[in-house]
Order: sequence, then structure tokens, then C-alpha cells
Amino acid sequence: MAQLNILEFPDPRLRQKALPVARVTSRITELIDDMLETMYAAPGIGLAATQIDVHKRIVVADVSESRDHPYALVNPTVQVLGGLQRREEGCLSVPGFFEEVERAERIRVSALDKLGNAQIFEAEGLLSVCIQHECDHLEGRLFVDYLSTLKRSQIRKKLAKLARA
Ligand code: GNR
Ligand code: NI
Repeated sequence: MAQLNILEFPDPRLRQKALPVARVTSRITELIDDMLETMYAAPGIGLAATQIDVHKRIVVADVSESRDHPYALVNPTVQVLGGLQRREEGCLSVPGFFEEVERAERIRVSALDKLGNAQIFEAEGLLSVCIQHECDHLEGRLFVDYLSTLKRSQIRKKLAKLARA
């Protein structure tokens, strides 16, 4: 297993659109294990492959208190079932900044799992937010894109200053 480096906003590589995984090979399974290790170490509740500069449609998540309920989603698709929620979000690629974002409350998720088997489940609350946040990464979108231009540029400037220090 290995921990991987996480790209930080405004790195242009975070804007790349991820490509579908053709087949869940042992290489993909190993990548998922490395992503889980990286997510738990960070610590975070989710991680998209885009954040580690791998532009494949792979997401991991674990929103449990006990940190022992991992999800691995390959080629995930999200169907909105209904409702809205506003929640404070953070991102390992935008360290130190937390802002409220509005998202769908209930979703249905279809994906392949770590072994390449099809999975389908419904999610709400924090898991729903997390999966929507991660699927945004696969499209090159970040939670700061939902904020005002002013707020986003403030965050960009503060992160640039921290990176220089
Ligand atoms: O660790 C994370 N916490 C979090 C909190 C609220 C909404 C979304 C998230 S995901 C984030 C990890 C991350 O950056 N995943 O891409
Ligand atoms: Ni994120």
C-alpha cells in the first residue's frame, strides 16, 4: 500500500475530466487500496482519483465514525431522487476552507465495486453529499465553484500565499 500526493486548488490538473475504467483489473484494485489509505491518513471522508492526478472514474468514501465502512465506486453514476440539503463542505484539495453548499438530499448511485461487480444503492445526508462532491471531482468541478467569484478568488489567493510560505 502507498499514500499518494493530493493536488491542491488551483492546480489545473484538478480540472481534467476523468475517463471511464474499462475493466476492474488488479491494478485498479491496488489503486483503490492506495486511495483508501490516502483518504484515511489525510484524514478525509472521500477521495476522487482526480485528486491524486489519476484521471480515471474512481471514487472512495467512508463517512462512518468508526472509519470501517469503505465504499469504492468505479464508473459511478448518480440519479437525483429528490430533496435539497445545505451542508458545510471541505475538500482535501482546498485545505483549511469550509463553506456551505446546496446539494440534492437523496440520490441513487450505480457503480462497479472493488471486484468489478455492479452495485446500486440509495444515499442521503452526509454520504449523499460526499458522493456528489466526489463525482464533481471526476468532472473537474470543485466545491468552490458553487461559491461567489469573490469568495473563490479569496480562497485562491490565501492558498497561493500559504504555498509561498
Ligand atoms: O474530507 C472531506 N470532507 C467533506 C466534508 C463535507 C463535504 C464533503 C467532504 S469530502 C472531503 C474529502 C475530499 O476532498 N474529497 O474529495
Ligand atoms: Ni474534495
